[in-house]
Amino acid sequence: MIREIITYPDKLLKKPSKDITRFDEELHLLLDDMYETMMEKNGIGLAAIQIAVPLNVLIINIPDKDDKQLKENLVEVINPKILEMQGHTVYKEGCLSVPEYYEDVQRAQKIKVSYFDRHGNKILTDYDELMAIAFQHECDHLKGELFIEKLSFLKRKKFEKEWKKKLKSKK
Ligand code: QAP
Ligand code: CO
Repeated sequence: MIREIITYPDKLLKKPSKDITRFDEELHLLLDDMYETMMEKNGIGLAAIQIAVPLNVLIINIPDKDDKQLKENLVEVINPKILEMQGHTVYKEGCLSVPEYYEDVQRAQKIKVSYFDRHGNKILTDYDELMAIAFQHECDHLKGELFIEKLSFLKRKKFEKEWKKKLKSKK
């Protein structure tokens, strides 16, 4: 089932998410709905809070060299922890909850993470490149943070002005 994605400035996006305690059918339905919703909206990452579910669940599906988004490359992440961060990288990020806005954000270049898969198996692994950026972006959602909060003061002011203009034009 495709669910509605909530967008800035919906206050729910600021709500910290809680850990999953049961790896059951309900979690599997949530993960399947998140995948359907993300694909319909042409996303590469989605956190549960973006469909108004405050649980520590996120999915990432990075396109391959041919720009194809294969389901076999879908990563389902439950109760993630970033254990180590290394280096810095800058990438022009976007977010399904901040549609049609993209800006440079600096993040760690390489991360060591732990999380659980949909069956409750613990995963310990390292990520770099776009996967590391997406993982950090989605983990921020679980803390109630958006990438626009990482912008410089001036860029944030410019964003707020543009966003207000856009919201008014849609009324
Ligand atoms: C997070 O972002 C991310 O504005 C996932 O009109 C960001 O999937 C991962 C999207 C940067 C890695 C690097 C945004 C689609 C999708 C839009 C997304 C839009 C349509 C964003
Ligand atoms: Co996002």
